[in-house]
Amino acid sequence: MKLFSRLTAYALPLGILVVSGGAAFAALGHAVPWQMDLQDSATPIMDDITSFNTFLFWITTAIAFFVLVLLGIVIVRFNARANPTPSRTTHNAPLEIAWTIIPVIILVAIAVPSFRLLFLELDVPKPDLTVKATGKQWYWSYAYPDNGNFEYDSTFVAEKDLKPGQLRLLTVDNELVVPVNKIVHVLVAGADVIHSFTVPSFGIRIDAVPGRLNDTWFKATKEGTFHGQCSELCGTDHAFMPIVVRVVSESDFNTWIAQAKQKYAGAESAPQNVLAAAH
Ligand SMILES: [Cu+2]
Repeated sequence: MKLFSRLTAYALPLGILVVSGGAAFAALGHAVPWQMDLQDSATPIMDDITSFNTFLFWITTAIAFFVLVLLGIVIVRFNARANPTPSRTTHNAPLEIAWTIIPVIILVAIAVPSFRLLFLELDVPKPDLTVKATGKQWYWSYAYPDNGNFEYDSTFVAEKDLKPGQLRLLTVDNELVVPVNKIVHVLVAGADVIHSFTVPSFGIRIDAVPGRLNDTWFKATKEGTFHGQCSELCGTDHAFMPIVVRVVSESDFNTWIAQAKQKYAGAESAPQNVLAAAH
């Protein structure tokens, strides 16, 4: 009884933690301490990933609970004391058919939405804007081929240089800026080794491979600042090449483009990453 009351004492705060987890620990655009769920979604793809994740969670929970109940029945009803003369049955056709068919049905139920999501992620709709992200040791470069083809580097801001409110390990000097509610096609390449362009709130992750052009897309439906990190182990400073995407209104984006063209004008004459990637 003492054990039971102690268990309840532990379980209660844990239960509150789990129930309130969604609201208390989620944040838009970055991870937070004690976060248990996925980051809040900012794109239709991430909405689908989140609901698929919840769907899988309930399937696995139901299976785990079912197995637990079966184990409980075996322990209680079929131990040596409760059941001294065990049954010698070795075959049961209906049961064997059931435990083959039911898992197949479960797998098909998982596969259908899984493939649907995969096609949605890989099939790039007609883009409103194309940007190119090049992973380098150890920072990202962003180019805007539709808007003057300027390119600039996005480098890590060290902890000692952070301004109040800026996130440790997740802040850069020059962010990737995109308009809200527009389909953004992202071309991704690596200039030296393999990196990976990842923004959890957008549900995107794609490897940046030298000599190869990968692509992904997103349509951010919320304005704000979204943080990601290089997600392929790429060397000593792998942990220090964050990705920051700032989603702004269309008019703010046009203003930014006009300024950026001036600011990064000199960069146009610099060697293109495509060439760097081919070497
Ligand atoms: Cu990297």
